[in-house]
Amino acid sequence: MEKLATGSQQKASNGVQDYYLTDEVRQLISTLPREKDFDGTYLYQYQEGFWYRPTYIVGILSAQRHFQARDDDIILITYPKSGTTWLKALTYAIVHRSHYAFEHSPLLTANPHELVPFIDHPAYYSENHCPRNLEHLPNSTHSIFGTHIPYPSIPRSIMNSNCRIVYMCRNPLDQFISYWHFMVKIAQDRETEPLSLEEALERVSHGIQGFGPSWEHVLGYWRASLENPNKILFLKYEDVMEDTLFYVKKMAEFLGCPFSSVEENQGVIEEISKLCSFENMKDLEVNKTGRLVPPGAPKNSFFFREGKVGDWTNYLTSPMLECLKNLMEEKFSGSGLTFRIT
Ligand code: PAP
Repeated sequence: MEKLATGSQQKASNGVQDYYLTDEVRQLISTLPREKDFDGTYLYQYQEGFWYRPTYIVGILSAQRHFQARDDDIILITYPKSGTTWLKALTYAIVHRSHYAFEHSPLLTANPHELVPFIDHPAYYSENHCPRNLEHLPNSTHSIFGTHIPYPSIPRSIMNSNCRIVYMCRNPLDQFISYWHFMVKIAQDRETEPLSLEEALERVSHGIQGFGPSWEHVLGYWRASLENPNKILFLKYEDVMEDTLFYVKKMAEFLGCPFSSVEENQGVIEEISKLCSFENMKDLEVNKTGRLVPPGAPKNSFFFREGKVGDWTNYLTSPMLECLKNLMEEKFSGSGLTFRIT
């Protein structure tokens, strides 16, 4: 099997962006359209017109070539900044509820991204060739995986096997603000020049954002979930925030591990909701001080900012709001997918 990260697996001037670049992808991106991401580094337009950081092109190619889904796998798919960390925590807690007492949950000492690996992150392919070989990760299940890969590019074995997919999307206004804050932190950390909120909005209105256009991402999985509701559970961040207990129960049922009445009476659903709550996770030592791999990857704290619905009201001016609302109207109308804007 091809070893992906070869001689160029060194931290280059562009920081972690270049850490896993292969000669193949270096060559490839030299031919692709590029635009600046919110942190000032480049995104490249690749398969089906989606925009990617180079490291994720390496990861997507690796996933398409090497990731083999199994029937009992669970694949968590999100558009970035739509609740990935939370969805990973909730799923891990649901699936492993009988393996660990809540006070000993690995979620108390490891970031959810460590426990539930991304299949599109080249870190997992460079030495082990596949995210299944993650013995070095603490308490990895080897059966719950995350990804941001858009529907048209998802490894075929995921769609062709009986594995389940849970997709979480988020109100595009909050997603935009969350992504912008995250990228500003990334830029500060890596000493690049971030875009202003106005510049970022201009990019978004053209669909330019990592794994964007966001509406293509969301609609791809939305339509697939309508066609195959037993395969894809489609969730909205806001709904899960509003009634976490209901959705924890729904997820467990969908994933084939429903709560027994004894568990319900013992308050297990409430425990899971509490364990994975923003307030609890943000204050954990690992999430205050840890950092993901490789060197230069985001600090764990970057994944925990406000954890609220409607934070956009603190940032968007009326013209910005108008622009985003028009975009949502244009892109989502007729799809049946709606977002509440309060
Ligand atoms: P990713 O896609 O890059 O992994 P993701 O976890 O989707 O990131 O996005 C982080 C957002 O989820 C942050 O939103 P904010 O910027 O609006 O605050 C973060 O605060 C929020 N978040 C993280 N953990 C939780 C949680 N346990 N509950 C609710 N929201 C959470």
